[in-house]
Amino acid sequence: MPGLSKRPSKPELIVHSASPFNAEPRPDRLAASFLTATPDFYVRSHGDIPEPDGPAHRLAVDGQVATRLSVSVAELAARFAAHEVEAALQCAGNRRADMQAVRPTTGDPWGVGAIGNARWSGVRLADVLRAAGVDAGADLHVAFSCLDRCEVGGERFRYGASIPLAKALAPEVLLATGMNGAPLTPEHGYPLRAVVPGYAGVRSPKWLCAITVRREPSDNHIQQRDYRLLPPDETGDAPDWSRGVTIDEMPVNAAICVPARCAELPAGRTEVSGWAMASSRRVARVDVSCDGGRHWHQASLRHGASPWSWTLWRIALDLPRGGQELTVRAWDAAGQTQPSTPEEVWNVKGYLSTAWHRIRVTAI
Ligand SMILES: Nc1nc2c(c(=O)[nH]1)N[C@H]1C(S)=C(S)[C@@H](COP(=O)(O)O)O[C@H]1N2
Ligand SMILES: [Mo]
Repeated sequence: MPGLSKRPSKPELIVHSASPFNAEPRPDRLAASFLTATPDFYVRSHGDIPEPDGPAHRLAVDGQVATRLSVSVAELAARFAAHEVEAALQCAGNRRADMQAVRPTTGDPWGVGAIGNARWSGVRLADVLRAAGVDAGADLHVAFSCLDRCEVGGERFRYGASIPLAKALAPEVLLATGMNGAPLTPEHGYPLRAVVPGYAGVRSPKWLCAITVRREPSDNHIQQRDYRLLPPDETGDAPDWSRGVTIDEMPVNAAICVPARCAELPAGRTEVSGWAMASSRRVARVDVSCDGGRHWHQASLRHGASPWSWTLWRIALDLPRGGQELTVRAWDAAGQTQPSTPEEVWNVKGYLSTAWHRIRVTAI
């Protein structure tokens, strides 16, 4: 692909680190559009963007399969039916900054923008696994290997992660070559990535080059020694990862995107809006409070065409003059809601930061 550059072209984003590139959109841009435009879509990378060889790039499928496959990206599109899914991708570290306000954690201080909602296109992972003759009923795992070289805590490795076979065979899981009607851009995994709707972003590997069906989850650092929810007494640099819970699905979460934190706005009628997300469950209700959670008002919801989209919510509130705290919490279809404070869910890696989102504003 001519003109591919290793430097990400995302001038609008707030950059947490330039190399590897980690950046998120301003909250007001995020809430402005139901489908997140690619330039506004957060980027989370553990290594620098690799240089794959475009449509000639090959994907290997091996392990516990009847027939090994090796297909180019062009062959994938020719051999398997095209599918699309509208789905949100959210980093397990989204909203970590709120948790870091309680006590330090490792990781970048993501605000509310390590989430985006896109239309992904490609082929179904299930179709490819069936072509390789996988035993669909077996208790197996599908491990992904990627091109990018990462360095985490002094350990160097190529990115890899896995998902259970049952999820890999679900119709919403894609091997994607496109995002929002265009080929994937370099920072989002060109030419091939997995998209695993309803799971944390970490399980949607970019720059995918191999799939191995295994009896156990991936051995990769990312699967075994990262992206697990640790108990609060694990506070050191070298936690006992076996005490952690693997993060696949994520708990219900919501954030205020407009107005901005610390905004000064005219007293009176004020539009408040943002996103809510509950993994594979529907967002059933979004409550907004301007008195710290004593009284709640229900926002109106906009759901996606697909159950894998996020939900955008909005409400008009009457703000009296003075300093105010605006708070949001969402409920999912199982009647579950968010913890009221980040203290309740603090963990040393700063994952699953889902406390009621609170911002201070001043009405003048
Ligand atoms: N190969 C590879 N895939 C990856 C990552 C990575 O660093 N390398 N980061 C993961 C994480 S943690 C997230 S949240 C999503 C982010 O996807 P995006 O950058 O397209 O928004 O990609 C996932 N896939
Ligand atoms: Mo992530």
